[in-house]
Amino acid sequence: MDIRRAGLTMAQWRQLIDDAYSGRVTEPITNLDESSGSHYDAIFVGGGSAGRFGAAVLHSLGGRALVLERWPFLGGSCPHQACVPHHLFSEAAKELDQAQALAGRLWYGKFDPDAASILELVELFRSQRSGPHAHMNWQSTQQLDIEFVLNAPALVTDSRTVRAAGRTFTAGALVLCTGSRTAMPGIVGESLPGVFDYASFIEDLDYEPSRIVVIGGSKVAVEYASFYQATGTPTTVISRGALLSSGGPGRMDDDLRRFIVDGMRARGIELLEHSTIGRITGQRRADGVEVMTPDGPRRMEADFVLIATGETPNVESFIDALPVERDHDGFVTVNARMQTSVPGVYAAGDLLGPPLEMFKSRRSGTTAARNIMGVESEFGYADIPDFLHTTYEVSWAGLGERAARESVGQVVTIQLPPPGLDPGETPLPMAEGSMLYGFTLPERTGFQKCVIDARSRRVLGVHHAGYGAKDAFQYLHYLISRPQGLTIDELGDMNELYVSPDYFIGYARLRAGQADLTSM
Ligand code: COM
Repeated sequence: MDIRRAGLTMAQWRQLIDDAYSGRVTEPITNLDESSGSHYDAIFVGGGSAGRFGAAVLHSLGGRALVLERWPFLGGSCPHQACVPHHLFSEAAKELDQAQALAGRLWYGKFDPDAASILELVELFRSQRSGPHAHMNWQSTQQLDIEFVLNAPALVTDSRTVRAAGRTFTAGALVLCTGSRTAMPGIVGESLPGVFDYASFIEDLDYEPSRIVVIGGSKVAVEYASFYQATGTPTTVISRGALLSSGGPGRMDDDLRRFIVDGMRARGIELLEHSTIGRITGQRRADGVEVMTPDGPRRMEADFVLIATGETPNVESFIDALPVERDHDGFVTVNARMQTSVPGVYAAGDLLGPPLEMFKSRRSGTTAARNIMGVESEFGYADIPDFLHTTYEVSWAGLGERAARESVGQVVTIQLPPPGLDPGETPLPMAEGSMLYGFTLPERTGFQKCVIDARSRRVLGVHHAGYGAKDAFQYLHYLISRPQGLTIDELGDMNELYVSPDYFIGYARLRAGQADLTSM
């Protein structure tokens, strides 16, 4: 189906995407400038964030880009099964947490766990996700003029050639951005009905879970467990190590991690750390998980099991033709320009491995595009701002206090609640999003810490659990990672929009003039 001149409206895109996703439309959906032939400056194999953003930038630099995507929409797993549904569930978790905590007070009625349905929210997402999908397609066509073939798998045949929709396309460069999927751990019983990962949870859930086990200690495990428990569904997390101790969360400040994990326990989530799964049991559907804990063997009843143990790259569409170098987990390795070991072949997005975050996909795709177009560009994604959700939004950037001490020796901190005060004794850090807690359950207002090098006065790290601070952290990360950094004195010179969710500006101002900095 050639849609190049169709000028599809949002409603028409939604219909077409729904029809294609449900199998009513099986033909490829093409937006190709046929008059220019089938040779491109770059072909992006995969139309997620990396491919879509890469193609847009390559086009804006004057190049010709083609995106090939097996799904009938651009944008990839983010709006389909990953970030967007996760954010919907995390917002619901925050609301439900508040409804449980304040049940019977103010305008909150008695909390009714039967009214908070996991299935209903999944169905809501499923029924509406073609809205964001349609927007990606509409924007890519109407505003970004991206050439694409959707609803058709692609097969790379050599470093310049890809086949899709029965046609052959060639390019000066290829950008591999085929994403990743859950690495199933090989547990006995993991293919039973009732065992899900983040993707099949969205696609296949057709009953209301009543007892949940989440396997893994990752962000996904913590985020989904927090949501499930917030609906009133008893949830256990089983992790091999300490929760949130590896990957991005491994850089989290110790006090922030403690606040989060204690908060999960306080909300009733059972956490079995340092534990290994024996098997998932069940006949027609999973009915339990056998686990070895530090205190001995246990069996957890569960009619729903979520596997959240990490990801593996999707390499099947290119690996036979392009044996690019990969790391020990199979992820494609690239240099700072996103070049793989095969000349003229770049890679971007989740295919590169953790962090599996949107900004890395978008920026790695655009970095590849710039280099292909001769604009030298590098992207290092080791030092990143990061976040996750429990029933809080949790953000961090730079060094935690322990890592900062190891790095510069003498540090001071600005922290709320202040060290030495029990969280229940002070309503701070209440702010937008936690004002109701400030006046009802002050221990729930959140946690924040700013770590400062006592000698250079530079801010080394910022850490936050609360609501609405992600925006600030995007910019704070940029400021503190500049070569000149950001001093406490400069931070204190900014103008805060009170009561903003982080108190760093106002509190930095209270200490800014101090010759020998002290913590507060
Ligand atoms: C966002 C998808 S959900 S994309 O990065 O805009 O393509």
